[in-house]
Order: sequence, then C-alpha cells, then structure tokens
Amino acid sequence: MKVAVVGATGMVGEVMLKVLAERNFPVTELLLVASERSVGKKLTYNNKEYTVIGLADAVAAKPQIAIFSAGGDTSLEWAPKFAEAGTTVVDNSSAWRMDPTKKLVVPEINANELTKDDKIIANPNCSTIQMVLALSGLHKKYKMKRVVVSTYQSVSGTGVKAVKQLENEIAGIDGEMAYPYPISRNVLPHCDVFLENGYTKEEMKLAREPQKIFNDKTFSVTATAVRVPTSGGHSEAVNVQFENDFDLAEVREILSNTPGVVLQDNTATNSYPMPMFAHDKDEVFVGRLRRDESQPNTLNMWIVADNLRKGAATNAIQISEYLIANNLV
Ligand code: A2P
Ligand code: 11C
Repeated sequence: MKVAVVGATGMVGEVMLKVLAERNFPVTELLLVASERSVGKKLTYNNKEYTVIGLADAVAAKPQIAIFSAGGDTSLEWAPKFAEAGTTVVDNSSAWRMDPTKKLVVPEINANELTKDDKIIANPNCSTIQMVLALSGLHKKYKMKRVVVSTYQSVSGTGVKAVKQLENEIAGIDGEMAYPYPISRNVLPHCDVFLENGYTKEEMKLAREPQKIFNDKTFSVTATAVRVPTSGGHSEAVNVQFENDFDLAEVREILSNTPGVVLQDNTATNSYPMPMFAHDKDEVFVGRLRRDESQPNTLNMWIVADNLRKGAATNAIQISEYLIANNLV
C-alpha cells in the first residue's frame, strides 16, 4: 500500500507512525505530509528516515490511503482533492463527521457499512469512540434509552501547547497558555469552544456522534466535558438507562466479550480503569460497574482509554486495515 500520513509532524501523527509500525501495516511506500513549514524536515519510521512533503506533492503521488490528522480546515480543503485523485481518506478531524454523505466509523461497530465508494471516511471524536465501544454490546442486548456522560479529559486532547502549559505550570515556569486559566491544580468545565446553546463543541460531539455510529436515533446523550490536569488518557463517568433490565453478571460477561474492551472491575483489589493503566494501550478499559439505585434499568460505569490511540490513531488505522482486508481500496 502506498500510504500518506497527513499531519505526520503533529501529536496524533507521531502516534500514527508508531501504531502503523507496531501493527506491521502493509506499507510499501510512505508519504509523510505536513504544512509548508515542515517540508524538508526528516522523520523516522521503522528506523528509516523520511523527508516531509507538502500536500500538493502528496496528492500528485496518488496514495491508496491517506490518513489525515491535520485539523478540520486542512481536511475540508484537501480531503476532496485526494478523493478525486482516487485516494481513500480516513480523516481524524471533525470536518466530515456529521456530513450525511460520509460514514463515521468505529470498526468494531459499523465498519461493515463501508464500501468502495467511500472515499472520505470520518474517525469519530476521541471521547465518543471510547464511550460507544464500551456501550456497543450493552446497547445490542438491552437497548439504550438515555446516556448521561461527564468526561475527565487530558490536556493531550487539546494539543502540544496545552501539554506544555501543564508541564510549565508543574515546573513553575511562566509560559504560553493554551487555556484561559491554569490547568495544573485545576479543572476546567470547558473542552473546545462554547456554542450558542451553552454547550461546548466537545459536548455536542458526544451528544450527536453516537446516534450516527449506531445508526439509531431512538436514544439520546447529554454530556458535560471537563479538562483535567492529566497529560494523556480520557476518563468518563457514564450513566446509561436501558429500555430493558439487565443482570450485572451478564453486563460483565458482555463487556468481557466486547472486542477492544477490557473489564477492569474489582473493588476488593482497588482494580478500576485509570489513565496511567490505559497509557499506550489500544483497548478501552471499563470498571466501577454498578446499578443506579435511583431509577430502573440504569447502569453506572467508568470508561478510560488512551485518547491518542483508540481515540484517534489506532481507530483510523483499524479503519484502514478493514478497507485493505475487504478489498475496498
Ligand atoms: P506542521 O507541523 O507543519 O504545522 P497538532 O495537532 O499536534 O498541532 O498537529 C497538526 C498537524 O497538522 C501537524 O503535522 C501540522 O503540520 C499539520 N498541519 C497543520 N496545518 C496544516 C496545513 N495547513 N497543511 C498541512 N498540514 C498542516
Ligand atoms: C479533546 N476530543 O480532547 C478533543 C480532541 O474533534 O477530534 C479531539 C477533537 C476532535 O479536546
């Protein structure tokens, strides 16, 4: 496969290169692409040095797959140009997610919707991916009615500048601020920008993307997204009400059998998911399972994943692997 990684110099791009190598992705030719600022820069993949190229050169090279993580504006402008040249784009930005002509894919849930005609495929938001994957088996069995989620999102979700802000604050250094307030020794009920309805964009991604991924509008999601001073890994407290009642032992069994999900739930040994355990892992970790005693058919759970891996790079690469395995590129 001739593969382009667009945004190769970025935080997600770096993880993409790591995951592609780890999974022995069938790369025969690799194009590492970034902005004009980075053209000529050297990057290493599988112990080999590559020179970063610009977008126009990458389109002209006609890769079979282009995995994008270079921001929404770059995707809006360039993904159609790649698609026109015959390249299948797997895009990690929010640019195409809610476009009704584009699929929004978590491979374990809905990769079977993909066809050869899908030339731009959207990767969901990181906090959405881990939530829907953990809920997928339970939704199938008990049918979700309503989800209330509160997130605890790491600074790596914002980008390099935010990671630096946290590091500087811990070291007592004055530096550039990614957030309107300090993040060390603080939590911000504010991920991404505020919208007219009073929610943040991140909260609305959590509310809307799951219905599209499950192709089901019969359940609703409401979210509060919070930035916490962890460097990597997003956590979520999820309260889910089902149409049908459940048995906790069966819930555990379903979660244990959900591909990509690891059950980590033993209060007797203080075993529960945390960002420090999820770091650098591809799985979504679930624990603190308990019945909500305040209303029927309702479950409380705690979900943690590495937002740069399953939340971004790994999911996009799994989509690409599915395309190859099913001769869709
Ligand atoms: P560059 O390093 O040249 O700016 P992050 O999310 O960590 O900020 O990374 C964003 C990635 O997207 C980087 O690789 C960045 O390249 C790339 N990028 C940003 N803007 C553009 C653009 N206009 N064209 C191509 N790549 C871009
Ligand atoms: C965050 N979820 O943690 C964001 C980062 O729509 O892909 C990813 C934004 C997106 O702030």
